[in-house]
Amino acid sequence: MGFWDVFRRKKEKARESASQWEKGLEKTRTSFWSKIKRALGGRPKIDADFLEELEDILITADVGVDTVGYIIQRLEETVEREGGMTVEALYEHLYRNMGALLVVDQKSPWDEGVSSRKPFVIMVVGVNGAGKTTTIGKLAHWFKAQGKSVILGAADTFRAAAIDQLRTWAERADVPMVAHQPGADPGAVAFDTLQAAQARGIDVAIIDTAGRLHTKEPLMRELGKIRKVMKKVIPDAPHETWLVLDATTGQNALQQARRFSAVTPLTGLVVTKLDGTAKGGVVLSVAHEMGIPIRFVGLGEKIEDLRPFDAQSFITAFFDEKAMETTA
Ligand SMILES: Nc1nc2c(ncn2[C@@H]2O[C@H](COP(=O)(O)OP(=O)(O)O)[C@@H](O)[C@H]2O)c(=O)[nH]1
Ligand SMILES: [Mg+2]
Repeated sequence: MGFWDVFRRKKEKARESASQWEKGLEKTRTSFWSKIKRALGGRPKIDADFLEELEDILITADVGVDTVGYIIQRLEETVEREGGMTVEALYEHLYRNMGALLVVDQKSPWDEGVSSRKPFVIMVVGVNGAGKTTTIGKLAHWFKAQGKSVILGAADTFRAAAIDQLRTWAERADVPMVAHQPGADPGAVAFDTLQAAQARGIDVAIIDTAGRLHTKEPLMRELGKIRKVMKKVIPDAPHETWLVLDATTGQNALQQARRFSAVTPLTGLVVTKLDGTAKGGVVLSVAHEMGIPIRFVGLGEKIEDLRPFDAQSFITAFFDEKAMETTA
């Protein structure tokens, strides 16, 4: 393939990805900017009154209270200092501030790349229905597209249906899976998965877990047991522990993140179902308030509807250029 073919393919991929972000954030974007437009009315300048309305709008978009406070305070300082602010300056301010909120300075093995460990082990946790199994299927597909071999471990042994569901995803992504009988010890499944990964020289092992209700202590303790068993095979496993959060639950997601991070060390977050909600603002607060980086986001139910998270793509897709044209 010549340079131009490679270039065209890259360009096409970048376009596809941008439009996936755009579509995925459509509800959040539309709802947020139509409220902003309404609140602005014919206002020529941003004043203290408007900032109060903006505060409410951010809260309804499920940006957490602390994060909203942080954003508003900065705006207030500027408005006070400069005796007001143009609409364009407001947009620029929001664009920069929101982008900055998404940058989390926490290093983990992920930053060294999956090739830094073999197998690279990712444990996936979260409450029932958050989208763990679906995300694992999408991840398997994504890693394969990066040229990595993958194995899945069905350590959600609570329900037979959960094992079947992961098997369906393993088949779809065309990757092997290790499973035991329903009701089996999840630690034993994780153990066997890591051993199989080592024996077969597989690059990435992803472990599914049961939907631990963050309110149920014994279930949470079980996560610790699974981790301990993994370490018998690979002392520094799991290299990553990702908490899957359902964006449609809004502020509840932040609550879950707090509970999980209290009982198990988390190195990343995956925010799912952004496509189905106007509560996409929760992305800003989980990253900012938890100080845990978002690794991936789910933008739909299909196997390719998973994007590696990056602040620039999120913010760019969240901002609505049409809203700016008509109000600026
Ligand atoms: N629209 C949408 N639905 C999703 C997404 N991720 C997961 N789901 C749906 O959420 C539901 C629960 O997912 P599942 O993976 O079974 O959750 P688990 O209990 O955490 O394993 C399923 O119906 C999925 O199709 C997403 O990014 N977008
Ligand atoms: Mg599941």
